[in-house]
Amino acid sequence: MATNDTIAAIVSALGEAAVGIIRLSGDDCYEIADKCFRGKIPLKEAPTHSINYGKIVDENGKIVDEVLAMVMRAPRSFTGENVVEIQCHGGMLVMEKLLQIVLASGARLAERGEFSKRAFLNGKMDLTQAESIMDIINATNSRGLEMALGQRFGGLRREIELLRADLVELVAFMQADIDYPEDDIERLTAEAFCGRIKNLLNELDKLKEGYTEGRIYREGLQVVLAGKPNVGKSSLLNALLKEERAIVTPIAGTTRDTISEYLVLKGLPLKIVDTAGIRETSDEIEQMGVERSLKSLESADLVLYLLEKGSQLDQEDKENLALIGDKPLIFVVNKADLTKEETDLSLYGEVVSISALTGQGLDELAGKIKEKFIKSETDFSAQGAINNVRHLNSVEKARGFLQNCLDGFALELPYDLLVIDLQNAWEELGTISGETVQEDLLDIIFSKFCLGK
Ligand SMILES: Nc1nc2c(ncn2[C@@H]2O[C@H](COP(=O)(O)OP(=O)(O)OP(=O)(O)O)[C@@H](O)[C@H]2O)c(=O)[nH]1
Ligand SMILES: [Mg+2]
Repeated sequence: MATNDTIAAIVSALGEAAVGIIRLSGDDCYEIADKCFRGKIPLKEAPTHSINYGKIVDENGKIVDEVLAMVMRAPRSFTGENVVEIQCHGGMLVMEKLLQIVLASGARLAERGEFSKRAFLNGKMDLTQAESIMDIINATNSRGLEMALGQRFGGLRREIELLRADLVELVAFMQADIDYPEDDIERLTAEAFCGRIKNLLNELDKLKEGYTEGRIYREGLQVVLAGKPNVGKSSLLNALLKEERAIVTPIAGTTRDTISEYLVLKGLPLKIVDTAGIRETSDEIEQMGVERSLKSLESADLVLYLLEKGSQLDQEDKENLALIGDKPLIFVVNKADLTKEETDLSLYGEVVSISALTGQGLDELAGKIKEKFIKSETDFSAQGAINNVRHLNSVEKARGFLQNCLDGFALELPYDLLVIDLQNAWEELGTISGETVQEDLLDIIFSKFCLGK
């Protein structure tokens, strides 16, 4: 292993807590720590995976804090290098002082993601596993956490390895055909090649589906409540949140600004946006609200279009729906508690009847929303799912190469051309796990980490 300078950072949260942690990683980390650590024995002599009580002193020998130093020797540590984690008292000032002392003793302040980058470079984990760390930290709901953990334990890496192993085999068969056209060797027919390439395309499509679902669990599904004034959009927001968040009145045009709130519905994280009722208006403030409504429709993953029981789609509604275009949409007929004629919209799409006032139908609405976006109950703690744009790009590129290859078969192109597409697909998929990746890309990936990771 090449020599690595010793890096250090505060790895616990920057705030007040009982305990704070400063991590050092690198070849000389024990020599550096021993300059300021005073314990029973120097850390250099401490056995691996031992916890050592002691004090940290400044350059004048003055005690700054009492600490526990955890020694983890290479390669049995997070980074694969010599590591010491110093547990000190979790005050901002204490932690900052200790860090300064450690830096003055010869360590360098770690860059963003540098611990994880070293772990990757030392073969402790692949790129998908490294990336999952930030997803674990940022997870806001159980399923998102489950997906991140699945990735942490190599779910995605295994999927990608299987696909690449298949590709290698296809390349080998094709290369044999190219190199020994005359010999009596095991061969694949063109149909067999195409069949296996189609299977690979299917697998890549499944990974893409997983991406959509993964994004929802990471970022939340953006659900916009839209409709004409007074249909009960704000009432629905309040009913879902179970609090009086938005102002509700019988006056049409009550909501002026868009209001966003996060909530988890049937395990699905939603960012729900209440909007100003859309209508032509001469009121300048209301007009600005309507413009905001239209803007939030653009970024919606799902639109809940509200109508009042007893009313049918009129010209205004139809104009609004035209603006929404082909976004996923559910019609919500509100005020089911009123004794009015039933509104039948089944011709136009999916409909749920609710009452924001009594809560009737809200459970069904939640179920419909979930059903629309979550197709599977896949166990993501075992199976891999791609979950960032970098993965998605690679999957799409690999898909493109395989499709090219299939098209090439249809045109009966020579194998020495087709084999290049297969090799490219193999290489592209390798960038997901980091088997084939350039140094500058690594810098970009790890710079997205928070400090101390
Ligand atoms: N009976 C009945 N009344 C409701 C229901 N939901 C809302 N309302 C009433 O309908 C009126 C309008 O409700 P809001 O929630 O302010 O409607 P809105 O769509 O947000 O209206 P704007 O903000 O003006 O666009 C209020 O008087 C509510 O009390 C319901 O399910 N049943
Ligand atoms: Mg409103």
